[in-house]
Amino acid sequence: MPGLRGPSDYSEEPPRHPSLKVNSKEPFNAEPHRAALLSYITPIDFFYKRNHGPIPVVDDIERYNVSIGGLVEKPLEISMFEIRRLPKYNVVATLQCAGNRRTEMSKARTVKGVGWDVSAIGNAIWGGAKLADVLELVGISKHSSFSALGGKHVEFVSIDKCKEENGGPYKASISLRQAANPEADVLLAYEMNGEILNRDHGYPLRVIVPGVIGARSVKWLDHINIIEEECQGFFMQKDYKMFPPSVNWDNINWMTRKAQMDFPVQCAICSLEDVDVVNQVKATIAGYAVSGGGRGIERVDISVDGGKTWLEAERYQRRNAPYQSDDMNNDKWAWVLFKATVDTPENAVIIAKAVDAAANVQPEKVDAIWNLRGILNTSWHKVRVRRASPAMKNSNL
Ligand SMILES: Nc1nc2c(c(=O)[nH]1)N[C@H]1C(S)=C(S)[C@@H](COP(=O)(O)O)O[C@H]1N2
Ligand SMILES: [Mo]
Repeated sequence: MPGLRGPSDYSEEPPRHPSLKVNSKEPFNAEPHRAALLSYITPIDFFYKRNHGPIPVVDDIERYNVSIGGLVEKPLEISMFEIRRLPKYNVVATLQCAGNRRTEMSKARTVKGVGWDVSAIGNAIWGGAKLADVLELVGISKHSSFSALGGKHVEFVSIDKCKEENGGPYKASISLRQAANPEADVLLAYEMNGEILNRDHGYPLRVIVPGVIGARSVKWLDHINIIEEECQGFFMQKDYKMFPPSVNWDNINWMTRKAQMDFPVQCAICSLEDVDVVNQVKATIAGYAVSGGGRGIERVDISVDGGKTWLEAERYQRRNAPYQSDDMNNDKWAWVLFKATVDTPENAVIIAKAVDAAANVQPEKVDAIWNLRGILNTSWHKVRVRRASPAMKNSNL
């Protein structure tokens, strides 16, 4: 690809914020501290970074273009200049790695994969062109499910060198039906929170597939293929699939499961660590709740007695606006923040669980959804808190 190149080592990595928790250095995988997720829009510096190889470098943005080929009548090379001239959309969407909360799952039983706390997730304003508009340029009409030449899937190919692909690029596909549907809001994004996308997040251009696990939102887009079968790459066929708890590395058959797309209903407490001390009797329990497929959040339940009794948290997206899951003005692809003020017992297990607009609920125990790759841990999020007693505080003086 002219203008864009994928380095074969880690000597050209971008600078990163020192407060990130680094889960793997090469490739760079890092998440922010929990409190960074208490604001509706996640600042770029604190947005989790999930990579499978060295970060690509743009040498010449003037020469950068995306080629669109495969089963289309009018293959095309489109420059950054032309992409920027298409109608621009700003979509607020939550990106969540399927491996979010994997560390907790691996405590139940070992899983394979990078460990993540609850912060492999972030909510941003993505600015760019709609994929449906771009596909129209190669003759694929909006709301269609296949191209004239029989293409049913849209494959996104990057340029980074990933060891899982034997040094080849990261790639993934989505159905053409979703790609050509303008309401699905799939973007070719060149901005994040109003700024030019930075290198870690896919500069100069990335795909954003709202409501779907992060793995399908391919960064550093090099080319797009319209194909008949879904993408045969590693990350579609041998990773990011949800297996039942009975499947282990000796009896796994990857072909038996589909590539994961939508993520299930999820929530996490971000105002407290898993084991924490609170100083006041009243404590604020706050965090995020989100569901895939554009389903809103109907409810967030909080318990301070290990699940015996529950109270409902307040939900909101933008400040000062109470949230209702069926409001047309919601950011449908974005998370919902929640907040509740509770009286904490001296020793408490605090739990949060969310219900989405389709009444899907989170499972209580991680064992029921344990899977060998450690994806989609959506079990009830529990934190253990102890109230600092006045006596203790005095003795510290
Ligand atoms: N080219 C490329 N795209 C990629 C990846 C990658 O390693 N290479 N990682 C994917 C995964 S697994 C996730 S969760 C998201 C992470 O996006 P972020 O780093 O902007 O948060 O990017 C996806 N797109
Ligand atoms: Mo991911």
